[in-house]
Amino acid sequence: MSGNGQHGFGRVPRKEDARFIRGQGNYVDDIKLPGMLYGAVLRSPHAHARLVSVDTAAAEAHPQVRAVITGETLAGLDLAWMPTLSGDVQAVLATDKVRFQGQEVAFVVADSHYAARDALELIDVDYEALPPVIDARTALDDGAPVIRDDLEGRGDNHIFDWEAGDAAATDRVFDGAEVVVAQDVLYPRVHPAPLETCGIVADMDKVTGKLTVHTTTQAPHAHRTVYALVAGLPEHKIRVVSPDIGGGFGNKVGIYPGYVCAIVGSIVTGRPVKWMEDRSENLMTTSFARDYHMRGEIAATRDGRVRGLRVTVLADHGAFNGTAQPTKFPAGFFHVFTGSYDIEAAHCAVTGVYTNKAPGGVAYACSFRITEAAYLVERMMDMLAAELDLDPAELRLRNLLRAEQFPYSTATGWEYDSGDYPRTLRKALDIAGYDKLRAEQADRRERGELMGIGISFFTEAVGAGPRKHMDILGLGMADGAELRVHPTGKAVLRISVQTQGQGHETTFAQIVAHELGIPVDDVEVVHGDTDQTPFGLGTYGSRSTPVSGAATAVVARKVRERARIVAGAMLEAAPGDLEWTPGRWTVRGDPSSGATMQEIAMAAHGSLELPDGVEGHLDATTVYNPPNLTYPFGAYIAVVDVDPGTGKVAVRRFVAVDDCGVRINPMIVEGQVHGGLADGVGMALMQVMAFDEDGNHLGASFMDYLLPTSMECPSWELGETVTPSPHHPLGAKGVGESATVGSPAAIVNAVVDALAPYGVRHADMPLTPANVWRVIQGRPFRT
Ligand code: PCD
Repeated sequence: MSGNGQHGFGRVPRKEDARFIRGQGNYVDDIKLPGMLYGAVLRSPHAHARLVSVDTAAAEAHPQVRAVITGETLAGLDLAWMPTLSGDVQAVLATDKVRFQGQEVAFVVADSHYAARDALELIDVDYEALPPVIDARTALDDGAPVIRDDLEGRGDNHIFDWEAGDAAATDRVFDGAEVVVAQDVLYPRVHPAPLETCGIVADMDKVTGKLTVHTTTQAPHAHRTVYALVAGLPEHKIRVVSPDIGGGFGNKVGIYPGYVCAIVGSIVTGRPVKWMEDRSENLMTTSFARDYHMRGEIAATRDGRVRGLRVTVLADHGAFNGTAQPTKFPAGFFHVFTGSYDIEAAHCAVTGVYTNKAPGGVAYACSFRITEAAYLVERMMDMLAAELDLDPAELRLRNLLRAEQFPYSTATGWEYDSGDYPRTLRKALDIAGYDKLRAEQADRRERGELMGIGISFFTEAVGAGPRKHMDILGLGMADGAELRVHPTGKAVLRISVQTQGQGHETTFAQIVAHELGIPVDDVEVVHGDTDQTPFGLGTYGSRSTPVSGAATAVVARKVRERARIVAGAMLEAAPGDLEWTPGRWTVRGDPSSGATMQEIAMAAHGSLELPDGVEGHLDATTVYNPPNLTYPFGAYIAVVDVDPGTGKVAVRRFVAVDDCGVRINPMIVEGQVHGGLADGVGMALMQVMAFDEDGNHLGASFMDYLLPTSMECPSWELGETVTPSPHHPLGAKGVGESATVGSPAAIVNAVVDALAPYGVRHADMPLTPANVWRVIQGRPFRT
């Protein structure tokens, strides 16, 4: 391996690992500014209660306390409520009611973190408890307590109704269908749970009037604009810096009340204020994901040709509608639920409701609700296979989209860019040794053993998105890039997206190196600082490679074209007579006469006479507005063993064949897939944000909310196919979230397959030992 001397794509070791592996990363909590104070949040113990009074006198008298901020303080500044990403408002600090357990009630600023925490206990809050709405299925009942009585004219807990597809055409298909299978499927509330919790260091400099925040954000530029709008500060007086981030997974897309409080704290005290939440605060109050109660119906012919899909969803959005997704799509990209199959007609209707739970609904490792969609259709396919007594691989092969069908328009309005799905599934079946596995399963069943084989096939839609269709809070989803090549040929790339561990400092340098033919080590990637980088919407929905990666390729090509003109002047040849070989422009037909990128860079900054109208230097900028999303896909196969005595599931093998188009760094791609598969094991087998009937959170620590470890994960078996995206300049598609989208269905399908001798057709996640055990109780085992 040639290391970072390499000139482009390939298994280049990650530049950022040198500091991460040595513990030299610089995270928000590592930042210490002179005179810095510490903030802590007082939170509601109730899920739903009227706020009668908040007495802060004792806390204010604490010798180390510098300020106590309440909802009333904020109301005076017109900051008690802030806009959410979904056009709703959210309380920064409660003024009228508390609406979920853990909601922010007061903020203490003190000399130390400990003093701030101690002072929280000195605040006396009088609550008048109200009945909460915890089960979303009761939120719209007559007489259900109204959660959002702050909203004008709101008499119920209804947020929105949204639909996609053709209802009448779908009904017609169902009316004439030979076979229909229907099932209620729950995708439980889960949490992204990044290892680093959320935090901020806010520093309002009264002399310059400039606010600098160091914060855990996946979208520094979007955060800056929101702060500007909320606080009424001009954008050029706000600098948002996102230093190293210890995992995002969607959790760091939104703006949390603690950030706003720290900013206010800094304005009030005139000193920098750090606020860093703890693990329980992160799990209880920051953006959750999923919580979709789905009803799926699938229609097919007897010989296994899928014809229609009909879906209704009840979406639990918690106390404030804070879902992150492009404005026009209140249910995110859920309407991609026809998945990877050629289906005549489809329709979905989604209803969103308020409950007394934390707000959010982030795209935790999926592009806006695609995980829910992929999970549903893959469960429905397995239930249909069981109904038709067909092998689930065979049923999929009969319906998967074939190469000649692309670009493919789905019944709900998507245009998939490229693929050859049967080829990818066949590859996974090969790696798994599928026929042998089925034979082994039959043997084991004879002996009463529960072995299961589960398949899933998924299509993701990543790289949001074409700005005419997609914006967040009115900000279009295009991303800028700037590239400078210095006189000696060393380059600096400035991008708007923000890495949380994905390795952008390496892969984006590889893109420039690939386009300019210079060493990867000669390219520095600058990101995560609004004062240093061009505007763009940030990193989530696996959009960095599809959008910002494309911007990087385009800007590098601009530099290369500029270099061609300079080389023409150097070589006394017409630019049109030059040809590009990586790293060098040469005169066509005379490869010995040429100029390297480094020589050209020096000449561009030197005394060389340039043609009229050609500016010197080798810098360029661009803004990339993607023409479409990219559609990565994959075929996954899980093999599980279930202990009939305890219900414990062991994932014995997991085969993942991913197609994300051209891979910039295959090693990083594999790492992304590994991480997402582990996430899938977590969701399928152990994770749920549960509540008791009073709204008490039952998963507020890692004792109860379980993260998968290497102990629960098999050694992943990966494969790949490469179908370039036709519209991406590099042919690349995003991949960061693919494995999280595709894997839960494979595992659940495998467990349900293992339980088939008991006549089980479906079981909801998480498939904990207790849940599996419960499912098989009282059912006779029949092979
Ligand atoms: N790549 C390559 N090739 C291809 C693709 C891709 O190479 N074809 C690579 C790149 O460059 C980078 C990575 O890989 O480095 C990734 O990418 P993407 O797919 O584009 O993505 P991004 O945008 O970058 O990222 C994002 C994602 C997400 S979204 C998530 S969740 C997760 C993932 O990412 N997160 C995370 N992954 C990860 N990793 C880590 N380490 N950490 C984290 O945190 Mo969301 O919406 O937010 O929920």
